[in-house]
Amino acid sequence: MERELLQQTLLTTPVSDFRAFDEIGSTNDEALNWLEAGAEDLSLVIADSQTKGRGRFARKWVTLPGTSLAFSIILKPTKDIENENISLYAPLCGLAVQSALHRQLGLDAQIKWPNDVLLNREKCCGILVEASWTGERLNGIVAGIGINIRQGSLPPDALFPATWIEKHTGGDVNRYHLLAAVINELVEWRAKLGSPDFFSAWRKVLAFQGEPVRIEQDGQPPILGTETGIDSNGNLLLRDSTGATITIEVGDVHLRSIH
Ligand code: BT5
Repeated sequence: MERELLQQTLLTTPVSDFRAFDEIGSTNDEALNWLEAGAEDLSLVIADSQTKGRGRFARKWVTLPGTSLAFSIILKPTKDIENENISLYAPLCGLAVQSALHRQLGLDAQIKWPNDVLLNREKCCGILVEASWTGERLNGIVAGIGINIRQGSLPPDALFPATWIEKHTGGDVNRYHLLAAVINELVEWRAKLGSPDFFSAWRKVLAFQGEPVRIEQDGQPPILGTETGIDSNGNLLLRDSTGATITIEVGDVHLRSIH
């Protein structure tokens, strides 16, 4: 990691403290440990490469040296608006990355419900949000974000078509500047979590709207329908062949476009 450049860039964000690694198992694991040890709100863990990067449901996330951004931000909800909308933290990260790509690089990314970020229908960013609880009390949230920046950042066996940012900008991207932009967007959208503005921004960039999609759930037959949007809880809405609305809650489901 170019530590000095990173440190300089983080001065343009409200990050309270950071830990940077050339190589780590998973930035989310480090952040969860740090959270338990009393990390402050907006502490950041970042690594140049991960040997045990995690996706959702125990899948792997690949972060190869010098090619990507892999970081985890510790968030400690205090306000009502935050505590009442815990399930919206993952889409919050998606929106932050989408907005940063737009503002910083002029790219029009879309969010594949609930939170993958796509460029031209291919995944450029994965998000893993984990909460740490003691009994009923929420200690905090770890928002893990992995963004493919350069060619060579992709695993050969990705489940979903994947891409990298520089393929779409045509030029070099300063990953620390993008990191700062994502953090600053995240802080801005966090203040509006669950608000009409939040949902309207999310709906505007929702991928596959009006298209036929398939929802796959482990051990259950797939659900087919036309994607019509998201409801005010962030659940995905489909219309089936009879015209009825189907509501899909975030869980162990996979959304696939049928195009
Ligand atoms: C995700 O899971 O997309 C969440 C990924 C979160 C990664 C960040 S990096 C920083 C932080 N620290 C961590 O340990 N994790 C977080 P999911 O939707 O389950 O997608 C996982 C699937 O994406 C895998 O099964 C692969 O097929 C594919 N994949 C793995 N690495 C990829 C990459 N770099 N680019 C695109 N696809 C990838």
